[in-house]
Amino acid sequence: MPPSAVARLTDFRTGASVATDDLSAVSDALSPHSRSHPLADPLAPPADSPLWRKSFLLGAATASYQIEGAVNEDGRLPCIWDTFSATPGKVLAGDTGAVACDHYHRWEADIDMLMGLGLEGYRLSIAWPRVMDEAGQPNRKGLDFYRRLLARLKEKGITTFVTLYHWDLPQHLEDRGGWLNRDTAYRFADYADLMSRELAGSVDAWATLNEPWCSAYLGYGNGHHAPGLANPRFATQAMHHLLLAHGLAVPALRANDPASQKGIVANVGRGTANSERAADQRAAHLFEVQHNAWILDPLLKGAYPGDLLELWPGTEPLVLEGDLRTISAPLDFLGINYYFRTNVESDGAHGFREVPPEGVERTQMGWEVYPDGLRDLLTGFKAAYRNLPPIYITENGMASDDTVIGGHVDDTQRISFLRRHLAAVDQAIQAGVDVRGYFLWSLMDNFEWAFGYERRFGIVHVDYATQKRTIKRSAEWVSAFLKERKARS
Ligand code: IFM
Repeated sequence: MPPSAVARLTDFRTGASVATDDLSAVSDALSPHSRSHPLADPLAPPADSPLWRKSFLLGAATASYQIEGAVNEDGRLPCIWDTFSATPGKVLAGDTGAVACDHYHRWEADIDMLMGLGLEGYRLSIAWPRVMDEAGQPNRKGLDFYRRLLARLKEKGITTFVTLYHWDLPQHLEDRGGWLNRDTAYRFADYADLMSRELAGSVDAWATLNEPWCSAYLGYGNGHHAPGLANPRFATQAMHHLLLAHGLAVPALRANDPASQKGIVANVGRGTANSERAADQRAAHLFEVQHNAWILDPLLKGAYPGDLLELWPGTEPLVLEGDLRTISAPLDFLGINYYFRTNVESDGAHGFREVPPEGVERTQMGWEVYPDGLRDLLTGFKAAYRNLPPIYITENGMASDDTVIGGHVDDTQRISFLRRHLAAVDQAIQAGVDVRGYFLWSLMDNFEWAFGYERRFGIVHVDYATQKRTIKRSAEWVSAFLKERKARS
């Protein structure tokens, strides 16, 4: 990306656009090394912003398959990502999660690193194939790993958000149809029941699923993710079973671990129309139906959006009596993952096609940096859902092609990205949305699914050859913010 592509920043206080046509100017303005108080510049949150309050949780997120490695240790069973990544052509450079960040062996040092940065929250996931055998019995060694990890986090006063399913479905369940098989939803409820009995009292918040859109659409609709099936009819059925799994799990979590919060994590997308034409406006609406309402409507309104089938005629899933009641049981929180917007126009039929805007700032993923999308989605959800639960931003961040130079990683764009997205969260809160926390993605570089290790999302750099962790400038910035916040409270 040429430096001039970073053209405007949003002033944290006024929301106004601040012109800057030079990345190094941004770097000077934002680097914690250029000022004693990095947040004392005009882009800092206003003094009365809730982001300064300790009650607004600030943390980092990871996921089991992306960091743990140790895929054959202590009785862990194969999962669909072991199979998928071992299939030639599915993952960039043939990368797999076999070793990843070796977190299974280095977790203590990684938690010390999290603590050292002053992060207050940690969102992690449990690997289902590590903790339960094929007969549904607990795998004690796998469970002990999470027991130790969570005990340490609790001892250190870190607030824990634990996701039960971040895509590592046991392969033996996929062999029986995976999320196309209704029975998988019941197996998931058994797993949630076991975990919440075993780990009761050591988790602050349980999230059933991470990003069911990705599991259903990328896994079964277009095949870009494991298990690699490509049929829209499969996607709608898989989505229904995923949401049913969520709905069946919540009562077990409530019964076994009443003090914790229960919720789900959805990735959401901002769709904007390429023109004022009614057809393009409709296309943007349909984009958001497919990305957001497909998941949020059944959860929060107890019904699938009617226009979903306009996009995918003939793909109605099999829904049994009572399923939507199960799915729409009240939540304590909704996790929102946001990364970018998609600009669309009508495809001339019933759908939309992407029209990528030119001259905009992008990340290593090619995703457009569009903080306003986060604010607009949050305020839109508040308007659309009467019973919207409190929100945590459970993921937000960006990939960049980071390298260690002289012991440092100068990921200036990430600092700017985080700052602008926090500003968007601040604006949503000012507009009345109940947002209670923010987890950046990710604590460290990790296995980025179909993109393997090439795409780096961490605020900590990982050298995969040596497993050396290097704190990036963005981590120093986050740390300085937290330190300053602590000093002010
Ligand atoms: O790395 C992923 C994560 O597992 C789920 N949400 C999006 C991230 C970046 O693509």
